[in-house]
Amino acid sequence: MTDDLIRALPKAELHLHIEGSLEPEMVFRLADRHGVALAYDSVDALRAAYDFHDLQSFLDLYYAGADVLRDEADFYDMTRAYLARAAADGVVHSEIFFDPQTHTARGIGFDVFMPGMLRALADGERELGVSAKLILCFLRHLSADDAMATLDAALPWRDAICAVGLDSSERGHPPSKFTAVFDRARALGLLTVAHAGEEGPPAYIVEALDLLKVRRIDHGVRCVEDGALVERLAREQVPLTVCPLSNVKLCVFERAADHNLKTLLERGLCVTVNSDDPAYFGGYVADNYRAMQTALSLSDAQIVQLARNSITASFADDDAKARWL
Ligand code: ES4
Ligand code: ZN
Repeated sequence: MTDDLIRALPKAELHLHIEGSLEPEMVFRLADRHGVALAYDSVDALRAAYDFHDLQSFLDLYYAGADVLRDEADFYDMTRAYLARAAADGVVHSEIFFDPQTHTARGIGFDVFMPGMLRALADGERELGVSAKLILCFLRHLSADDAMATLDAALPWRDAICAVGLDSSERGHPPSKFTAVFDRARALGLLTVAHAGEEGPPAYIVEALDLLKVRRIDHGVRCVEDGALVERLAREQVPLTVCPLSNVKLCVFERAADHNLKTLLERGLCVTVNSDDPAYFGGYVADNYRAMQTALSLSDAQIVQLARNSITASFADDDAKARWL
């Protein structure tokens, strides 16, 4: 029953790194296509390497995997495959993160990855009925100047981008490092989000809200360490894009049963469930709902609430939201 319910409910996915949807099979197919040598000799060997102890140990493999993305068709194939898989889980709308600096640093420009992703979004909308938006993420381990140059390079594609975000290694790279970049993004009419409180302290969540003026917090699970912050997030109904399987794989929580999603929901926060990097963390969005339903004994009403939260927390227009709610 709950299984069917999870899949049947219209859901928005609000925290999905497109480079993290690259399945090992596709890594090998694209490596073959371009004659790229891989450090693993089989799909199984690569998948077996997905055994992480923290965020950085994952990011090292995630950036290595993205190296097989070379031309427009690669970005198309990756994005189109994600949309088909998401649609099978009942995703009606997806707000997709992409990491331009991972590609521009390798000499692959916006003129390569934007057309590939945008062609996939158009086909996905027409063939699957999934609506989608793009969120440009800055890599926080790189400098603020590099982020600003990336925003400049994105200007010809301004109208294809809905928001900017902040991802990669959190500790030691607080939101405050990017205040000027986010000021400029907002002046361009872009919305803002940021990863905060995944591995970093609750103070980073406060900075993201106060300095970057974010509309959502990505992860945010460490907010529970600051009672006043939890009350603020509830009062202001700031959505959290929580990624349960990611948090377990990266050892933010030891086991699914230790996850604080149910606590946050019951404290009145606008919690959503998302897959983050599904090819690396062992599941797509319905798998994440299922893992939490099982481990935390979520009621059907709580499952319905999580799905509704995802729609209301999205950047879709009000007409679209009304259709899905
Ligand atoms: C990420 Cl799980 C996570 N955290 C921070 N940055 C990321 N980039 C891709 N996945
Ligand atoms: Zn993420």
